[in-house]
Amino acid sequence: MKSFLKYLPIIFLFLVGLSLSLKNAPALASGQSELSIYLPIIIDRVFINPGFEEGSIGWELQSNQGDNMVTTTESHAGLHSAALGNGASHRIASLSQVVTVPFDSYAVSYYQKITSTENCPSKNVVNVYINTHIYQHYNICSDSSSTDWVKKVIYLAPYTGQRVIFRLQFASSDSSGNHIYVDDFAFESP
Ligand SMILES: [Ca+2]
Repeated sequence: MKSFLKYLPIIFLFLVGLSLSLKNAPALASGQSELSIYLPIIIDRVFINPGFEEGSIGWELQSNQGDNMVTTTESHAGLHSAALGNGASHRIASLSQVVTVPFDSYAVSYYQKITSTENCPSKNVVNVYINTHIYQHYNICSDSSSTDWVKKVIYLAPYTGQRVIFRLQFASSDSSGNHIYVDDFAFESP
């Protein structure tokens, strides 16, 4: 509920802009009005479908094992999350979304739930891509294993104001039993 309230001003602006556009559409079509209405680009400040409750909408999901990644096995909020690591070995799975990084809220936060019994460092890695290059990476191993969801934050200060592809890619080792589920992506103030 708290996160929904945060988006209310954005939704309000979007609806006002949309209703004004629709209202003036016939006048513009008949050439009787030069009034232009612009929708607020502020809509880019949020992730679309941040908690996977609408399936894959807004995301590009890729898995070398043929699954669609959206799962009800785990969820931080709602019923769904994305299974980057689902316990299978030799897995390469990624999710990405095109976003515009806000100047004042350039920290991408999300929740992850990790299960792993492999010693650290392991060959289970999450690469954080910005566009086509690796911006950060972190290991998935016993030290990061937890029965709880843990908040993760990626600071995108070098990309403020830029429209980029934000992508998480998980690659698992040749051992099974490494899980990483992610949910509830958001931009927040650092
Ligand atoms: Ca969810």
